[in-house]
Amino acid sequence: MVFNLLKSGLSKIRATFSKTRSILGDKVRKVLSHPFDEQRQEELEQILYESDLGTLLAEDCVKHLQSFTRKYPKSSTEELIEALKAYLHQILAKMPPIQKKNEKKPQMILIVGVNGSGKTTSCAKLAYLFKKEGKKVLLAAGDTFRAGATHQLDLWSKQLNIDCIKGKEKGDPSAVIFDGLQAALNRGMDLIIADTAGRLQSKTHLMDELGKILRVTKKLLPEGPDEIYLVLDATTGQNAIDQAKVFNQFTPLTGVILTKLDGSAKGGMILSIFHQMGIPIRYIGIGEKESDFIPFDPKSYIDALF
Ligand SMILES: Nc1nc2c(ncn2[C@@H]2O[C@H](COP(=O)(O)OP(=O)(O)OP(=O)(O)O)[C@@H](O)[C@H]2O)c(=O)[nH]1
Ligand SMILES: [Mg+2]
Repeated sequence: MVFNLLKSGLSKIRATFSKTRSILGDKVRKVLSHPFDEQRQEELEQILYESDLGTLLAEDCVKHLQSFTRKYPKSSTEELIEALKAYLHQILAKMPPIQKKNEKKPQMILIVGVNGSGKTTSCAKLAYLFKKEGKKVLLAAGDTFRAGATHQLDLWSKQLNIDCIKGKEKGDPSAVIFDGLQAALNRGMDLIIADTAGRLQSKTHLMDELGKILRVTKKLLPEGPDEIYLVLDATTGQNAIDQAKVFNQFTPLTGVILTKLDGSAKGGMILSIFHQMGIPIRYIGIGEKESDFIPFDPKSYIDALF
């Protein structure tokens, strides 16, 4: 049973990263099947860059393989691939595991991100995941800005049979989240997941609103949210790094949810986000259904890439 579950998880991951693998893994293997001369080094760097690993990491990987081949000049293609995988593993090994929480109730997850990145869907997916683990979960519809946003989360909540605290359209999102927290405290919930409106990282007044949400949250939870997840759309490529930088200035991010990886060749984003920002990737979105969501595991990810 456990083995089957594990197997289905791994095949999901392999399927998710099949496009990235066809660009990254297969091309890398081809390049590394030739002597690792200057031309191959440039080709490798280009492939890694095109797979959204970012310039810095692409350069680092090439440098690593240069020194590896100096040390072991007779390495086979497979040995070079293993050396590259080991290097990438080493980078992701620095990703801290999700902190074991104290017994405080409720825990709170705040979801932030730009428009359309997949925030509301991710709230529903997280709620579904934790409910399956036996947690008492509450949703808070903190997007009062976009017409229909509250309704969207409310529909999910009905579908998942999880309560959702709502406010008035155009009302103060902090007030809805405060009401949600109060309800979660009164009802002894284990977890509250708060959605927020999409905001462009360039709009300072909207980013300031996040500060207010945090201040209001601290009135009931003095330490603030347990997790603040930035939802990034993998298909936006390196722009996601800019988003992460700005959001991190306004709300201290504890993790990233990378969505729309299904059918995308942008799987390398995971590495570049962590390498450049040091923000752990916590979950990946692989479709529109509540179950299209996987907790991120570095080892299965790298194995799926090559
Ligand atoms: N293929 C795919 N689609 C997704 C994924 N996550 C979300 N979506 C779709 O992306 C679209 C936007 O998702 P939402 O959850 O509404 O995004 P949002 O960030 O809440 O959007 P705003 O509230 O308007 O800022 C919807 O059509 C979702 O079904 C994913 O992992 N894969
Ligand atoms: Mg939304």
